[in-house]
Amino acid sequence: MKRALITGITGQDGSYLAELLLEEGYEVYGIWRRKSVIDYGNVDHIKERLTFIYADMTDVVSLIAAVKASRPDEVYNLAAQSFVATSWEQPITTADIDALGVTNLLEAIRIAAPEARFYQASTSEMFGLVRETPQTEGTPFYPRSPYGVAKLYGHWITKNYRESYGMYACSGILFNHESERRGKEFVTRKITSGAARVKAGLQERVELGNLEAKRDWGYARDYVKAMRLMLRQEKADDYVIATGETRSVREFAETAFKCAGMEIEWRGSGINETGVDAETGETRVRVNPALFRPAEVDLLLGNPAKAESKLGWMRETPFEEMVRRMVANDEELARRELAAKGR
Ligand code: NAP
Ligand code: G4F
Repeated sequence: MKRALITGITGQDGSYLAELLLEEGYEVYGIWRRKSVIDYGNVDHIKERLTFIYADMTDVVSLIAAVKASRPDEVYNLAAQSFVATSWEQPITTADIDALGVTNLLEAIRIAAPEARFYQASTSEMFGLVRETPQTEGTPFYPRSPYGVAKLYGHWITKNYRESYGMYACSGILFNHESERRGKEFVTRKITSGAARVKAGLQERVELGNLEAKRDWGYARDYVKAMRLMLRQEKADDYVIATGETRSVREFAETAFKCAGMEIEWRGSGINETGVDAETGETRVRVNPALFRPAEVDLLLGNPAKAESKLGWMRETPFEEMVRRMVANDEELARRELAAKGR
């Protein structure tokens, strides 16, 4: 039986990856952080089938102990302070976890399980102020946030340990991927949850920042399959994982509200722009300047050709289907919220 160690197992991707590896017969170990209230996050439904180890990306001693205890064949480093906006408020914490944390884990592997194969969760945020479109593995990086800068360090240190020590260490440069398990502060889930709650009468509208930012949005369950494939090649390498389609935040909002049965019409412009329900005339989306970022990533569009040809990875879930699933899930949560309130 193969053994995998996943950092960030309680997060969106960690939970889907854990499910996938369990299905394949792996013994799955997950690193989680000690909290005052025990919280299994997105893996609550499979917790009995997992082995949890308390550790923290900022504490190399805890990571060495985790690697020793799990004796992994594969290590997936998915742990991160992953919310870009927070990285301006907590730049040091973000760097400790997302940059130096990667070295901590690579050192732990080098000391305790040097033959283990390593996956690093790199990101399209590293392309930032994009130098070319679409972005590929060869596109120069230009990060635009403390998060992007920290992740770029993690990306390069992974490459460096591969070249310095011959470790099987890969980076997946994943473009945005979403799901029913996405954190509610990210724009997609904020919108799908908002649309569902508006429909249920639980909130009046959704406040958003930059409506023009464009992202290449895929479905998280499809993307974790690429992580596993990367660790099964003859040679370690880095791959872009994306859909090859890009849409604006505005388009995402239109699609999500449509899934919830509302047609959005846009009125005004700039910071005074609003999204109005075409039928009732009520304002359902409002721009809030406080939600704009100090530096923005305007456009992300990935080219997954290398992953498709070398890994045989293909995106499975179309954009509209992903949004439909997210809205349906949030409508169910809204129904439960109403029931809990006796409405
Ligand atoms: P997520 O839902 O925010 O999950 C992050 C995980 O990291 C959580 O389990 C969190 O644990 C854990 N974590 C945070 N700080 C830690 C620390 N100091 N020590 C140990 N664990 C820590 O993120 P995700 O969307 O699943 O993303 C997975 C990875 O892919 C992240 O590295 C992210 O930066 C990267 N990525 C994501 C996307 C995307 O679109 N989703 C795209 C490219 C790259 P708690 O539950 O304790 O908070
Ligand atoms: O959903 P977001 O917060 O995701 P962002 O910044 O693209 O980062 C995500 O994807 C990265 C991969 O490219 C990951 F590495 C990272 O960990 C994370 O998963 O914001 C998307 C866009 C931004 O341009 C933001 O300015 O949406 C814009 N936006 C507009 N209004 C908003 C809002 N973002 C958020 N979170 N909230 C808003 O109200």
